[in-house]
Order: sequence, then structure tokens, then C-alpha cells
Amino acid sequence: MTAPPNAAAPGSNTDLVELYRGMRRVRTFEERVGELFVRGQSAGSMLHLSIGEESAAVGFVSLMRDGDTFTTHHRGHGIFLARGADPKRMMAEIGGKEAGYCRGKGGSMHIADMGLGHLGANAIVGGGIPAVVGAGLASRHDGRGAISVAFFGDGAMQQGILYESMNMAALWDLPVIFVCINNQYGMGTRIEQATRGRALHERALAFGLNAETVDGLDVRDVREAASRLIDAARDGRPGFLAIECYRFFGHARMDKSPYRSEQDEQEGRARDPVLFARQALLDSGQADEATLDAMDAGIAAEMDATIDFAAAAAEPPLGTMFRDVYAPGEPEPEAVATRIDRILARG
Ligand SMILES: Cc1ncc(C[n+]2csc(CCOP(=O)(O)OP(=O)(O)O)c2C)c(N)n1
Ligand SMILES: [Mg+2]
Repeated sequence: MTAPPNAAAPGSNTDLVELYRGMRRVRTFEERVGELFVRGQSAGSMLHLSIGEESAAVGFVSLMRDGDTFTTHHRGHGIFLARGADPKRMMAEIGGKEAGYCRGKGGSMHIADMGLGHLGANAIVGGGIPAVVGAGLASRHDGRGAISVAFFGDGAMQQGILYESMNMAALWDLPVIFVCINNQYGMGTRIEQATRGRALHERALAFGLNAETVDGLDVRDVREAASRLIDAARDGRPGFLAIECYRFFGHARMDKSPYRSEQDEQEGRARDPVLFARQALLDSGQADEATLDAMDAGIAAEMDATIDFAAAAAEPPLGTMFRDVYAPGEPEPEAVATRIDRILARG
């Protein structure tokens, strides 16, 4: 991976222990999601793990605050967890259980929670981006200083909706940030095969946004870049951040990445933001092995419990299948009600 054009200078050690803890929680949660899938207990067949991208989620989200809103792409577990989501309710959602954030109807790719400002994950590449323009406009009107952030992959850099959204955000001085998590791949297509324009942030500069690219290896660098962009966005100057990282595993759980070489994977996985932060803590004497091992063990126990919780949780009752699908007060179409009755009558 080449060095990003304007990587931030190495960051301070501020809160590195907490940033490490956050990233380890994301990594371990994702490993347990993989386990749920292998056990055949996840709802649906598609799961996209963010292993290797932890610094993007934790470094950026650690600076968001109550009232801020965001959308994510299909690989958004880590972002939501970093924003304060309850991992048990997330795992239950991924398992299609009623105790989940969306009562099991959203699953991995459509999880949302207005209480934490999560306006929704979205399976359509680029699909979550325009919502933050609306949220940013609402925020500008109510004057409470909240920002709205769209998280998406490098695949969305080739989607027109991103450019319409960046243009509106710049034109209306919206408190909005577009965050591209560049994990080098869109399914089996490497970024070099998708675009000649590799300096992704330059596209945002052309629309009048504050824009940077940062190497995601060191979470402190991500946090520093995020800090600059978030401060400006709260003042009505929208921003864009590309975070360079590597997708450690296949696109989804069934993908064994036959389109990339051993060497590519080895080099990519060597740039591990979790291990990098751990080593930085040890080198600087901020933490010793025993302390970090104990922290990791506590997190492992916390995340083990999410699987037990999801496995034991109840399925949503069939009669609630269409609840929350239509706007409150709207009667369900007759055909739907009749269909539910027919299904229930079958037992
Ligand atoms: C508009 C649209 N086109 C194609 C797809 C199929 N698709 C799902 S994920 C994906 C790749 C996305 O790559 P990227 O945006 O880099 O995100 P990543 O999976 O790497 O996190 C594609 C092409 C889709 N979901 N939506
Ligand atoms: Mg990608």
C-alpha cells in the first residue's frame, strides 16, 4: 500500500488505552459474529466483517457526541459498536431475534437506532450517503451543533450519489462529513481496477469540502484527522476523510478471496491497527502485557456472552412480521392482513 498523500503527522498518546480497548472490542465482536454465522444462527446469508478496519470506526467515532447522527454501509458493525451500541442487542439483531435493535427485522445490513443517532446501515453501495445531507440540513436549522456522518466503502467513490451529496453539503454549508473506509477492495475488485483517480480526497476538494486522506494503521492519526474535520463541520464547513486500511478477510463470510494473492494478504494483514496500538502501548510503557491480556480476556468474556444472549433470545412472533413496516397510524393493506391470518391459521 502506498503512503497516503497527506497522512497526518504521528499523533499523541491521548487515550490510546481507551482507543485500544475500543478496537479490541470491535475485533472480538466481529470474530463472534463469524462464529454465529458458522453455527448457522445468523439471520440471512450475508455478513460483512470489519476486521482490519477498527481504527476507522474507533478513531473517528470516539470524537462524535450525543445528538450526532450517522449512516453506515453494509460493513458497519464496528462503527455502531464504537458509537456505544449494546453488543448483545446487536448480536440478537444479527441473529434475527426480537431482542435486537430492530426486533430482528434489520439484521446485519439494516441495523438502525435513532436513540444513538444511527440513521441506518444500507446494503446499497452509496445508499446511506444522501441521508446525512438531510440530517445536516435539519441540524443547521435547529442550531444544536450536531454533525451527521456518512461512512461508506471505496466502492461508493464510483457512485454518482456521493457527488450530488457532497455538492449539496458544500453549497448549503452543512455540518456533514463523508468518511470513505478504503479497504482496497470492492468485492473482488481492487481499487486500482475501479478507478484511475487514487487520491480520493482530491475529488472532495474539488467540491469545496475540507478533505484529507489518512493512513488507518495508527488510530491516533485517524483521530487527529477526524478532530480537524469534525471541528470544522460543527462550524458549518463540511468535510471528507479517506481512511486507508485493508480488508483482512473475504468480502462476505463465504468469500475465500481467490482473486488476491497470499502475499497481498500477508502484507495487508501485517498492517494491523489493533496490534499496532498494542505495541505502541507496550513501547511507551503506558501498559504492560499482563494488563493488556487481562483487558483482552474481559472483552472476550463480554463478547462470548453476546452469542449466548442471541442464541437464547426469542424469535419475533409471526404476527408481528409487518409491524413497524408501515408508518404509524397507516392501516396495513388488506392483502397483507389476510396473508398473515392465513399463515397463522396454518400454525
Ligand atoms: C448499487 C450497488 N451496486 C452493487 C452492489 C453489490 N455490492 C455489494 S457490496 C459491493 C462492494 C462494496 O465495496 P466497498 O464500497 O468498497 O465496501 P466494502 O465491502 O469493501 O466494505 C458491491 C459491488 C450493491 N449492493 N449496490
Ligand atoms: Mg472496499
